[in-house]
Amino acid sequence: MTSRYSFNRFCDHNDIKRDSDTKYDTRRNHGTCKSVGIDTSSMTCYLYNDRVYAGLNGTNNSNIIYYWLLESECPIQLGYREDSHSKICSLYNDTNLTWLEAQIQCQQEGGFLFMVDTRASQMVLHDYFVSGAECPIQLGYKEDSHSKICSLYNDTILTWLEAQIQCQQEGGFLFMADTRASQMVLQHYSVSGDLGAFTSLGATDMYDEDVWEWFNGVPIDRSHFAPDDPNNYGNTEHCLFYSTALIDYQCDIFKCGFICQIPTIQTYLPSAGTV
Ligand SMILES: [Ca+2]
Ligand SMILES: [Ca+2]
Repeated sequence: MTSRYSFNRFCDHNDIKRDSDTKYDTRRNHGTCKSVGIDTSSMTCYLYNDRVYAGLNGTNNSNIIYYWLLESECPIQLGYREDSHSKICSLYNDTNLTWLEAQIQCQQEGGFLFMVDTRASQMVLHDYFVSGAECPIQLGYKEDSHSKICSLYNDTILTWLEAQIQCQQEGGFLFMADTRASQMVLQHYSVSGDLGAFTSLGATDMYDEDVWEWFNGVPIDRSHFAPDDPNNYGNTEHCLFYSTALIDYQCDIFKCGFICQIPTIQTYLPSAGTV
């Protein structure tokens, strides 16, 4: 990460130029950049939205050093998670090791022990603390025996916005049916007859119209919506509800029950059966 920052800083302080000799559309922003090329004669900086290296068909070899270090791919197959906002890729490992052993383990996985060097990384660390919470059964929450997902259906009639605040006050957020396991949990609530006609769930397109993603950035499968939804009726429907299928409806007027979900450490461990 040290080198990643230094490259970012380098590129921030240099003109970003189009590499017209490559087959790649260059001049990407840092957010989507996977490779960086530095022209050693002019010291200009090229950003690429793909993995680029000297000798790759169509690339310009002269005087350019290519690096792959920006936006490395997060090894989710090892259980790592990429924070949807900051793109920080990390994994909590509960194996008991000495600090030295832990650092070696991290290096073997291509990284290093977690650094709390930015505001974004502080937030990720905070999330780990929150996720380390127990499932608050004293509040009525239940832990799914298979997935360890901790959730509670609340039949208090609230708007979507009020419901999300309530969930946050309990240490969580509106329920995300973003994995097969969590879809099963939602299904259990549905068949048990607990749910009312409508239930608030954890997604909104209020920041980006018609972009439907769960809070964690996982895209919502459009086939899970009711036939005519999401239709953004009257340009007023920006929140997600469940009513035998997913629908978009109003965030601040319509009131119904809701499901809250609390992130616990169990749901982040691969052994707990996360996808
Ligand atoms: Ca909308
Ligand atoms: Ca609708």
